[in-house]
Amino acid sequence: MATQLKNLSDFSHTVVPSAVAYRFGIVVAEWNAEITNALYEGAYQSLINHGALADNIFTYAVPGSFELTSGADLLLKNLHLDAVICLGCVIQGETRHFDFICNAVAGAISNVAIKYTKPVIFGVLTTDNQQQALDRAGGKHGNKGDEAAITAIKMANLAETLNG
Ligand code: RBF
Repeated sequence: MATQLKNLSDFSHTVVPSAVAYRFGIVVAEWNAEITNALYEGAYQSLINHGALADNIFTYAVPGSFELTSGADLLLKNLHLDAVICLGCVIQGETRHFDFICNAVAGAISNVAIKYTKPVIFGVLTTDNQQQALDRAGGKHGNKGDEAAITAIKMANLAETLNG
C-alpha cells in the first residue's frame, strides 16, 4: 500500500497559515484515554506551534466518540469558535458497535460542520486493534491529533479568506 510506513502527519511540504487570530475548540473522548490523550497532546502542541494562543484553545472531554458530535455542537453554540477538533479512538471489538459508532460519528460531524458553517475536524482513529491506534497517536505513523490541528488551522484560514 502506498501509505505503508509513511508518516501521515508530515505537513512539512505544505504552508500552514498562522493560527494566532483563531479560536479553537477541542473535544476529546474519554474512551481509550491512553490514545486520545496522546492525540490531544499532539493537537494542542501543534496549535501552539503554529501561533495559536493558549487562551484561545477551549478543551472539553466527552465520555465516548459517539458524544463528540454533541460536544462539538455545544461548543459551537456557546463559544465563538473558528474551528472544532474532535478527537476519539474506536477500536474494533467482538460486536458490531464499532460500525455503528464510526458511521454515526463521521456522518454527524459533517452535519454539525454544515449546521454552523464552521470547520469540524474528524480526528477519530478507527482501528482493528490497540497497536494500530498507538502507531497513529505518536507512533510510527505520526500523530493524527497533530494532523487534525493543522487541518483545523487551514480550514479556519480558508473560511476567513472566503467569508472575510
Ligand atoms: N467509545 C469510543 O470512543 N471508542 C470505543 O472503542 C468504544 N467502544 C464501545 C463499545 C461498546 C460495546 C459500547 C456500548 C460503547 C463503546 N464506546 C466507545 C462508547 C460510545 O462512544 C458512547 O460513549 C456510548 O455508546 C454512550 O453513548
